Amino acid sequence: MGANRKRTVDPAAENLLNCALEEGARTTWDRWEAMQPQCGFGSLGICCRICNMGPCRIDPFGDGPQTGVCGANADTMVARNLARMIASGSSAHSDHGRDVAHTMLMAARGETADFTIRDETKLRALASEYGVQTAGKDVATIAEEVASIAFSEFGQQHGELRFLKRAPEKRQKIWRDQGVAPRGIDREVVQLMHVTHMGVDNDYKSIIKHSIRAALADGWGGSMIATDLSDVLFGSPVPIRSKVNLGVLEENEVNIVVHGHEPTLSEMIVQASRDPELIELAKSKGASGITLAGICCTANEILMRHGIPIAGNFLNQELAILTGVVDAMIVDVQCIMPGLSELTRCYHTKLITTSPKARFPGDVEHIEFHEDRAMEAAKRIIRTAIENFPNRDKSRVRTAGPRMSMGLVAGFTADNAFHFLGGRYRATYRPLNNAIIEGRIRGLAGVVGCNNPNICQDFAHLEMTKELIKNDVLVVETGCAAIACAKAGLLAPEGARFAGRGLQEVCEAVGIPPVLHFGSCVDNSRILVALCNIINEGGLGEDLSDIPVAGAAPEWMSEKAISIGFYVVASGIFTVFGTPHPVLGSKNVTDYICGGIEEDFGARFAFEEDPIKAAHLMIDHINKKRADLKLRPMLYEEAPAEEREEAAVGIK
Ligand code: BF8
Repeated sequence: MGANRKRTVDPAAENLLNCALEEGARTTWDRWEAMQPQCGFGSLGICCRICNMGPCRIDPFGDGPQTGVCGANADTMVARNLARMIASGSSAHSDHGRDVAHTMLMAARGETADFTIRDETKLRALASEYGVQTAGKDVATIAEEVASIAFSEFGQQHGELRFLKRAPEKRQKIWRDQGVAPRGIDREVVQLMHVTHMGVDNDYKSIIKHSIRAALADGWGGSMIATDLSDVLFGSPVPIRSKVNLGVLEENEVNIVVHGHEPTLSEMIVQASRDPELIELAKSKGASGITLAGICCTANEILMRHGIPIAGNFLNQELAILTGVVDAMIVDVQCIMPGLSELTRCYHTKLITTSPKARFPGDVEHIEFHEDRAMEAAKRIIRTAIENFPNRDKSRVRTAGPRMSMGLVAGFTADNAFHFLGGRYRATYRPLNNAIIEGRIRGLAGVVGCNNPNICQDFAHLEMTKELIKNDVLVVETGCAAIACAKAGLLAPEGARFAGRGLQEVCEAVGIPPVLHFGSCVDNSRILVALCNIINEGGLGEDLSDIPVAGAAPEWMSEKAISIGFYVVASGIFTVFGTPHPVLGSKNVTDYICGGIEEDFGARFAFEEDPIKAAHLMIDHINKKRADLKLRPMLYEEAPAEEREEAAVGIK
């Protein structure tokens, strides 16, 4: 039993891991252990299999070869490998954005009856930003023009992506001066693949600049399009209560878990799961109803728009199956472990793939999703799950255990989150800026990213986040980081008890948690927009690099996380990763991205596995930015007693 102690800090996950041990079921943690020691050349980034003269590898100790057969040295190899991770990460987020734009275009043209425009206000705001004339046009026409423009951003060959203009002037100038302002999303990804082909770009700094352009095409392009168009199509989130963790699966109901990323299908499944006819069908099979829950980012999408509960983050995907009550797990794209099918074969759970881009070999059922027949596919999926309900082995049901579910509040966005700081009806960032300027809130942190079996599940997210809020740093989170902290109760208003006094006062005065759920990983774009709004509000500098803010991905595993890291650093925000990028085989690349890059972009990376030390790197950075802005000392660290009392009264 104790063997699972270091695998997770989540008692519910630990419980299920104990069951896996009893049953001899293999999970990713077992596969990770079997893989030790992992390849040192890969970890350092100094193996190259880009051409067929190789594979080549550099001797990290200096005794053996220091170049590949072509003459590429460690700097070139490391930079190229890193660049290709960024190309992949940027392409994944951006392809998601493309699919949403495509759905919106189909909805606008009446080519699908299943989707419609849910947020006309946001549509009109986007139309105005894109320069689309709206006078005298109906919603469908405006939506068609907006979606067409968004769509064209992918194939654009010249100029700049439109959303770059959201950034402060100073930041735009840095991008132009550095030659990294992305022209078109696909163009930057393709060009990055080209420059990293054998015998093209051999200058590590130049390769990193190309990488940054592709990463910016993700953050300020594909991801931002995914977020904004999803809001238009599915509705902009508003703060909403729900529950999280494996205990949201109901023993007496048909349980359907949606896992992956794109909201187009999961939105349909939400609607279909509420269909009275299907609920009746579930009852006819002996279930008391239908429970829908999510895993990974598609979970965040339907949580923030509909309050659908979350069954867990990345490392919970196999554990959900081990509960024995998941009748169907529906997957689309990204972060879906190939090992899932090995596990579902040992349980009654039906694994159903839905994307033409992502299939499993063998007997895994494929119900392909197409926008023009979306509801039809969603209903078929739910029917399949219902039919599977009677196949459950009741002796293998495991839904009881410690801390199986927790309450949370989600649904914060750049448009709604900080307005709460000024009261529900004051649509301004002034109160947030003032809270920072006055020293109630020290600054902001974005804690994002994955789980990784190389770190005790959720440990780094929780330790880092608690340390930040204890020091009056307001934390915004997305992706699996948000789910990790939700499981521990930090995303409920009661989580404020872990916060420092200044932050606690702000949270209690306006009823927000100290950790704000900002959505899925593409919604990191919401954090960028929130930071732009802070600059526009005034008093905290002229560029994103002036704001007392830091980013972190303490348990990262995905190539998308590297792309995110690079667009965040290139936007001027100091960012800490837990385990290092695979770059340590090149001192030059490591020194540049953790040092010299700051001269070019006003921010850099740090790698720190200890989450408390990492949090203090962030806090030190925030303090430095406060000092540069000449902000007053933190209220409760320096102020005399009477002033503190007055300040505390003032916030009400
Ligand atoms: O895109 S945080 S494990 S689910 S990559 Fe994947 Fe990482 Fe989770 Fe969302 Ni983001």
